[in-house]
Amino acid sequence: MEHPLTSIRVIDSHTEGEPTRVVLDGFPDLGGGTVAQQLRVLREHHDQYRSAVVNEPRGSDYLVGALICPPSDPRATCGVIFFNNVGYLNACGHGTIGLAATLAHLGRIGPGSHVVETPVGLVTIHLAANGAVSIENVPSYRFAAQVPIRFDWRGRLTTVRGDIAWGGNWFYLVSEHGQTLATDNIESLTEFAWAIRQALERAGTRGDKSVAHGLIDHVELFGPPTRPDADSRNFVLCPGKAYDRSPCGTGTSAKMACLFADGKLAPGQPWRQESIIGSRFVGSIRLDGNALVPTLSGNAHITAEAVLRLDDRDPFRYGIRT
Ligand code: PYC
Repeated sequence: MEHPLTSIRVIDSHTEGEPTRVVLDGFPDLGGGTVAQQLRVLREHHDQYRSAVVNEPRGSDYLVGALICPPSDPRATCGVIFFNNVGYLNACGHGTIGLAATLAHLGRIGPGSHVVETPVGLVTIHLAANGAVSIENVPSYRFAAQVPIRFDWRGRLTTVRGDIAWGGNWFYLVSEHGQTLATDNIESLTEFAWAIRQALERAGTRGDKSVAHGLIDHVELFGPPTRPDADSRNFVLCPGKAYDRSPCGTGTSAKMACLFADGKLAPGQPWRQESIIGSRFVGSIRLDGNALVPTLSGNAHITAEAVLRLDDRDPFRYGIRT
């Protein structure tokens, strides 16, 4: 007997360890318009599709979804909406590199430059003939420097100072924190960064409210690199409490904006950001008038091509939503 079934075609990749699941088709029609408008329709009317793709039992807390959608900007090859276990991302650096690798794998793009429309602006993929990818992210900037935040850390009132910066998402970036950035300390790092995130929310501390409501939903901790070809190592806590396995493209953009504001990074100078698992992005900035435009490069690999099946008889067909 036939049962109603929804099929969603996806391609999985990872960029420097952080996974991206690109959705090729199978989502409801979002009605066109800008990618920001399509995101609103997805969030308000079809959010169960986000959950079906990235939440258990098909996905996991650290998986990022990337829905390819029609762009409104005539310069763009496609639009993309990024999402995760708890909601939607404004932009995503590792995900854009994963999208580039996926489009190249499908033969939908060739060597050259390709514009992608995100809910917060245009990003550009540069695909080299050897398959290497770099992306030009949305303009990034530091909003506020060394903003103190107080929180209870394991029974002790603690204060850290962090910069608030935009790199396509809002970040709170902390260099002096007393934590060890090591893979055997990830539980503690997660708890620590989450305590900061909650304290930011309690204090009502935000970025520029005219940009994505200023909601700071990523916390980034910095420390010395462990590899000789990196300038810094980071730990990035994402909105759904998963940590980024990659050095985080939007987070590295935010970091470079802060370094520039402090006079520590010049246009064209490379910034080599190591992730908590030892992978790496190489970034740089250029100035376009007053705008600081970050470029990032990293490696993505295709890991799976699949059809997700949403069976009407399956109570968890739209994922386990907690
Ligand atoms: O690479 O920008 C990024 C990112 C954001 C969340 C996970 N990765």
